Amino acid sequence: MELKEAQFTKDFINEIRATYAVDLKDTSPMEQYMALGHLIKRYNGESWTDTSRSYRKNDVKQVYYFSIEFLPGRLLQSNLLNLGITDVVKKGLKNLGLNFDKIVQAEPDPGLGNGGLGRLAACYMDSMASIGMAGNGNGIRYRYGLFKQVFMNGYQVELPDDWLRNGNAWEVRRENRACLVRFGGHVWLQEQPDGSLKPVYDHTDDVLAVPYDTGIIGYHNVVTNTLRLWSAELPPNEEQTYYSQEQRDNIDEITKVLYPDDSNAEGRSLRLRQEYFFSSAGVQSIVRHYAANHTSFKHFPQKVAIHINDTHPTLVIPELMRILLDEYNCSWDLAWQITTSTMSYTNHTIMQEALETWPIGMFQGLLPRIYQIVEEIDRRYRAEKTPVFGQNIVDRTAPLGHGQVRMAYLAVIGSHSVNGVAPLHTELLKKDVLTDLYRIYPEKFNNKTNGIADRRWLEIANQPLTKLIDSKIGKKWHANPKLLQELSAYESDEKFLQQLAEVKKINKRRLADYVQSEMGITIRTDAIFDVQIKRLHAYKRQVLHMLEIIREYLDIKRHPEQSFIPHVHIFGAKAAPSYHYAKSVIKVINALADLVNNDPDIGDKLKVVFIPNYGVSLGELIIPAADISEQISTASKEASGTSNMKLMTNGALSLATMDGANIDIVRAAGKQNEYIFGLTANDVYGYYRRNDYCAKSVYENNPELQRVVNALITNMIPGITTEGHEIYDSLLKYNDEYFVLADYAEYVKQQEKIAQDFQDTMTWQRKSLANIAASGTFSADYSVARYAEDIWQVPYNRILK
Ligand code: B1N
Repeated sequence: MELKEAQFTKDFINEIRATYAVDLKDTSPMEQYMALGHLIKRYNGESWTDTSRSYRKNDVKQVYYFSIEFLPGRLLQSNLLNLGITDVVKKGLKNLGLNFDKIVQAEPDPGLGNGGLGRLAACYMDSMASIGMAGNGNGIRYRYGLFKQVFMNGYQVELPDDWLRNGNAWEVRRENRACLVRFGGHVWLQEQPDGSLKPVYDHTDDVLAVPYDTGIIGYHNVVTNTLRLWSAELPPNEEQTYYSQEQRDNIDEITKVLYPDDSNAEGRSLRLRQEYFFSSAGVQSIVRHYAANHTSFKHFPQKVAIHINDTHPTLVIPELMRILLDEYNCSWDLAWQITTSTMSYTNHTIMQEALETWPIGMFQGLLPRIYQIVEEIDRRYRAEKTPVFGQNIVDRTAPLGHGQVRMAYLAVIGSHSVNGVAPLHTELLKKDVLTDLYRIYPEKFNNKTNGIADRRWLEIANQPLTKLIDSKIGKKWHANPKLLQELSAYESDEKFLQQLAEVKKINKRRLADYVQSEMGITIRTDAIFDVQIKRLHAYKRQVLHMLEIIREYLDIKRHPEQSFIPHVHIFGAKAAPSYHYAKSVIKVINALADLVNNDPDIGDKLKVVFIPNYGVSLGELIIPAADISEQISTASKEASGTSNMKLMTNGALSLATMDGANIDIVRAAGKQNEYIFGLTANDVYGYYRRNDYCAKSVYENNPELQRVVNALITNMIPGITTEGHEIYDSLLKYNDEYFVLADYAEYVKQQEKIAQDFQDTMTWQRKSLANIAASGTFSADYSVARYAEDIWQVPYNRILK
């Protein structure tokens, strides 16, 4: 948009006066931020209205991306960037004597997601708007986001994330678009005069779903899409004037807090209520909007695509069926044809414990009408498929089985497309997790490799690098990130490689200052910054990284005279509050950090920093500073990973197993530019098949490994008697479920190679450059374009190949 500095300054001062009734000099950064947010929202209002109007006028097909999590990060800088007004606003604020960075930091970071899945949804929202596609988000407006993590005595303590405390500058409450969502009660089918059956409900608990919309601004293209998050409220109440406290609490509870589980299914009935709540409200509002502009539902799938982000929104399938059957009198066959043509599903994990199932009793009690519909889907599925495929495979794959509603199976059966999030992951879905359904519906399965928002993770998070890149290849890559490939031309340009090294230094300095001021730990910026930032989970193997730190520590202690390449190990990770083992790992790493960081023999050769409260904002600080990107999950377990892509774009070299999208990163950047080690997915499946992995014998055959692992139980690390034994036992007594010991030796070898290679700055920077140059293909712009072409069948207007 066009904006003159004088205009901006005037508007901003007016905004401050009108909202806070004080002079500018008396406002806090929070107030300045809020005023700026409101002003930008207002500036963008017209483009938001225009976008909606033009979609409606041209009857454009709309995508609705349903996700129980969205992790958008702070929006101020991203909105300024996409509107093209960053410089004017920065200048204007500076001339008013204000500190832009402080204002940016004042924005709360909405933690409405756990990790990769929620962040992916947010990256996709940005990309859909930026490539000019009609894509809307649909989710939950949690009153409290993912807990804030603090450490007390090295233990994780969870504090509530009261992110709405000061209001939310970006959202618009739209009470006039509210819907009623029905839970519980009884339902029976009553014969109508025309012979048809209509459901009649009584004693239901109704909840009012109120939408809050946030404009998702496209990059330099005047498109503004909508992210719609639903909040649960008391329904308007005509006949009955009184709600008991319990009724109020039951309603409040639905959108009060995000479940803090990542890659793990939460079996409580409140979670099921959350799932139906936003699925039902979303589908109702879509149908209402469609019906207002069309006379028949026959062409609904040509105008609407509904995407199911993991199984959490699967109830959109029976909910759309319910509306078509009960409210629009469609026949079952027509309703089913419309529903399956509308729906598509992404699976995000092969971890058994993440596959959602609900006990039939709970499901039926909470959603009696929806259950009837699921029963009918199940009955028809069995009737249609048994003659063709036989009883066994149909029993194994039907939506209902073993007393459970099996959400992934329902999602596959009710959708026309099922995709995994990296090539290996999709292959494993076909061969293992969903293999029976793949036999029945091979045509539904396809891959869509994840992607990231380069504009956030490079342009905003790493401005020094962006400037350097722009100075060489111009700015076209901002809208077409594959053009980063043009940087390869500079791989022998020593001056450029030197500049790359300087940029990295600046980013390391920025992180080091944060670590100094927040944690009181001094780290040297010429050390290797070795970064592992992701949820704490056994399969992600933070323990393997921890063993390496113990090894380095013992090494320095034994050979203090030897030269040692300084190494800083940086962790960021939240553990689910109920995940006992993960919390023990945090405690041990923190205890190890205390030991290492305060040992005078170690000095500044080795440091360990576990930065508390990892999230999007800290990611933006840590990622640009990384030399090494730890992507060390047990092969086959990490569906894709996305921090691997963010770190790559910022010039980190991957220390990685051949898992998830690491495989594709290696292929894109070249194996010689990464550090690859460990079992392959095939090796892992081989062990499963033969059942012959023996962690103990690995341990017994490697004396150095023994020394390292024993450190967990010898009091070398103070204060971890219980936790040390727990991890020790997980490795030796319980046979090391995630093959940590099997991969240890090769991992160490790569770490040693890293220490060697790091000393040669030119070679190192050349590898770093190869990663940056190849990273463009992992832009979410392309991922979303592929979804649009192959799955959603919707147009977009920026050409992306
Ligand atoms: O989804 C990401 C992938 O990059 C990661 O590899 C994958 O682990 C992650 C239940 C999940 N899979 N499953 C979840 C999250 C919350 C929850 O309640 C499961 N998250 C992933 C994006 O594709």
